[in-house]
Amino acid sequence: MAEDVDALVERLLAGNRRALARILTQIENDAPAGRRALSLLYPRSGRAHTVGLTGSAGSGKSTLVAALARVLRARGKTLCIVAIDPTSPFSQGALLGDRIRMQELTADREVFLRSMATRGNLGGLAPATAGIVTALDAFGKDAVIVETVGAGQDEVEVAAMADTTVVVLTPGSGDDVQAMKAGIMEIADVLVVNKSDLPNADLLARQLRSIVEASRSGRPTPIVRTASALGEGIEALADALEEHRAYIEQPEVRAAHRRAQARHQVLALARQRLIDRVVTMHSGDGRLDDLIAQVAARRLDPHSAADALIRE
Ligand SMILES: Nc1nc2c(ncn2[C@@H]2O[C@H](COP(=O)(O)OP(=O)(O)O)[C@@H](O)[C@H]2O)c(=O)[nH]1
Ligand SMILES: [Mg+2]
Repeated sequence: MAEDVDALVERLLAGNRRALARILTQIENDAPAGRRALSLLYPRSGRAHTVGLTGSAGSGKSTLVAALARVLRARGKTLCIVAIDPTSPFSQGALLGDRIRMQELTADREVFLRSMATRGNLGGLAPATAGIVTALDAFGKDAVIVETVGAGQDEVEVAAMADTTVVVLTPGSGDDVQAMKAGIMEIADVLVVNKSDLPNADLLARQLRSIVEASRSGRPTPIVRTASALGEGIEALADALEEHRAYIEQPEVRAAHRRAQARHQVLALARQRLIDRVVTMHSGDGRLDDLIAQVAARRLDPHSAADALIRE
């Protein structure tokens, strides 16, 4: 098997899209072949500009990614796009919708598209996604864009993995900007007010401006207004991405950024492995169910149960 994988990796590195697709499947499944591929690909990654794009469902991320892709292509950039959807891509028609939007891009050899459904398991998204991004990065396109539905922890995971994180907000969506501000400022390198053709886009942009000004730490986060369905503001977004990239490519910023990314990935994977091990070990012997039942019945508190799981 190892030899097959090594050959596939060679083909991926030579630009073969089918080899890439096969390796991505192995990585998604966390198969031994996927791990082997990643160990070979990791040293070859780190050259693409990785961009994470996150926001609520319906905020126009897919439309925005398609519009951005067109602008980047017009600038001569090659790219990979990953859409991560928490719903099954087949049952909800999400993939179909995105595919139609992406039609002209799918015909373009310099654009590679991939959809992934999240599996809703314990921390399943992040580790596989990081691997997917590593493989796409090693594939050698200029940029890798990851579209993900903003859902708490996943946002942080994507931010830790991407060079540049874009948070997409829309006017009148009920997103409570004040309540989210700490979270937004923690992860956003670029803020987008999408659907700026709708009423209250000004208000949202002003609220964001005041949050950015109040935070006053380091580089002020740019706010870009777009109407992705109309193709407006996309050049400005592409500029903001380039500027952020130039910023993090400064030697002193770059080293710290890369270390933070590496640290996050190693710890996320270690956490995942530990939890997998504990769950596998105690599922078989019924100990996990037993502890859960005791906690549910209020005979044991959750901390003591967790301690017991790890100790045993
Ligand atoms: N008014 C308005 N609607 C938009 C805009 N961009 C996207 N939409 C619409 O918002 C809906 C959700 O778009 P989609 O890209 O699928 O959002 P996603 O769930 O964040 O990927 C679709 O009906 C789009 O046509 C925009 O700039 N203005
Ligand atoms: Mg989408």
